[in-house]
Amino acid sequence: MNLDIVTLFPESFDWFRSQRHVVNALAAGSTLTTINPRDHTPLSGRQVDDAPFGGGAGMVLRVDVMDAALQAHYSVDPVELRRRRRIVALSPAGRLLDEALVSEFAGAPELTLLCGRYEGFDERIVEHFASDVVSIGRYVLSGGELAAMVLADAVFRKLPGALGHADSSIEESYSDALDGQPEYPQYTRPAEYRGWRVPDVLLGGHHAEIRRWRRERARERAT
Ligand code: 6GU
Repeated sequence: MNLDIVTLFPESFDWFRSQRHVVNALAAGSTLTTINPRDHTPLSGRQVDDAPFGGGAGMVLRVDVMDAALQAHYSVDPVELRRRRRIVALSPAGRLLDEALVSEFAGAPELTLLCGRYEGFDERIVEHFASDVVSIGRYVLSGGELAAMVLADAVFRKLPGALGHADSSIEESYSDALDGQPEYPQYTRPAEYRGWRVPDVLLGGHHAEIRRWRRERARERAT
C-alpha cells in the first residue's frame, strides 16, 4: 500500500508512524508519505486558505493551492489523477467509514487522503479532485488529520504482516466477520479481582469447550 496524505500538519502523523503495526507495514514495503500544500502554494507568504465567499467564520483551503500541491507531487492534472487512484477527501459530510469501506481501501495499491483544515475545503476540491468523500462519524472534528489517522490505522492493520507473527498465529480463534477482532469477551490475570471471577471454562484448558463458550458469547453479542 502506498498511502499519501495531503495535510497542512505533516508532523501530526509522527506518532502514528511509530505505531507497531504501521512500522511493520512499512517494513513489509508499504509507504506513508505526507504532502504539505504549503510547500507548493503559488501564493505569496505560503498562503493556503482564504475567507469564505458569502461570509462566515473561519478559513477555507483554496482549490488552486490543492491543485498545485497534487500537480507538484504526482506530475499529473489531479482531474486525471482521480481516474487512476482513489483520492479520498475527509469531510464530516462524507460517506460513513465502515469495515467494508476499510477493506476496499486496503485492497487498493495506492491511496491519497486529503485533509481539510479550518472550515474545510473549497467544494471544488471535493467535486473535481476527489474520488471519495469519507467521514468517520456524525460529529465535527477541527480538521481531517485525526480522521485520516483513523482511516489509515484501520487500513494498515489489514495489510499482510502488519499485526506480526504472534497475532497471526492466533488468528483462527478470531472471527472473520469482525476482521480479526475477537467478538467474545477476553480476560487475563488476575483470575479473581475484587470478587469478580473469570469464567471457569476459560481456566480449565478444555479447548473444545472454550471454543464453544466463545462461539456462544459471540452469538450473544451479535444480537
Ligand atoms: Cl473526515 N473530518 C472532520 N473535520 N470532521 C469529521 C470527520 C472528518 N469525520 C467526522 N467528523
